[in-house]
Amino acid sequence: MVGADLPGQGADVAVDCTDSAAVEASVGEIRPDAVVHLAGNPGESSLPEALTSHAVSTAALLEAMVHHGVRRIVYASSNHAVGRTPRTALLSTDVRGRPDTFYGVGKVAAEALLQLYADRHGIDAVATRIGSCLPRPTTRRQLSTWLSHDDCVRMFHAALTAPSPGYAVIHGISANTRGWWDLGPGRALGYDPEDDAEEYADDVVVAPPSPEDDAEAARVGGPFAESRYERPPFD
Ligand code: 15L
Repeated sequence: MVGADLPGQGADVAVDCTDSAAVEASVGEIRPDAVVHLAGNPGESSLPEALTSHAVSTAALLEAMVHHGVRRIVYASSNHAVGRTPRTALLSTDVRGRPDTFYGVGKVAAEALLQLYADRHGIDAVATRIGSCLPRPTTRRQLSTWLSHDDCVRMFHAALTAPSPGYAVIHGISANTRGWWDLGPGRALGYDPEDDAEEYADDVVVAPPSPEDDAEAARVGGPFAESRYERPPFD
């Protein structure tokens, strides 16, 4: 957890975001204007681990925010919250939760918590369903799902500064020529992406689509939606 208590100065506090007492104390100490929640295991794990990493951390932060009067959170959710959704012409942010992994289940649960605290406590909570946030795209799928680092900053800035977003879900991708996830909800909050994965297409597309490429293109979550990511819940 990182807080800035004075303009231009950072106050670094390292705590386990799943430790509600530590989170409560840190938020009370830092007293931030808003919370940006990026913590969590970015890969697949057991179900208990996923729920702890994504849902328990989010609940701990939301509870501390309520206690200390912090009114906004912007959360790094993931496309894998809806990863089993088949490809459509334009993917809405309104599709129901359809996770592809326990990781995705954790993100669905975290999004539900944001909705709950927005409804109960009037917190502004923006869930960003991030695609592939990388220095550059390296696979055919990422020509659609890439989020450049600069656009990531633009997106979080917009979500932090948009007037009264309430509970909102936006897609975290760049302005990719091959993108098929609706950028409208993000644009409505002021997220105006400037980068396009197409700039790297010549490096990425070196052969006709392979069966792996086709499988990755079939569902939102790409590789996470394939059987190689299936595992028992408690191992
Ligand atoms: C994510 O949410 C994951 O954290 C990351 O490992 C990638 O799989 C990314 O999505 C993606 O879909 O490319």
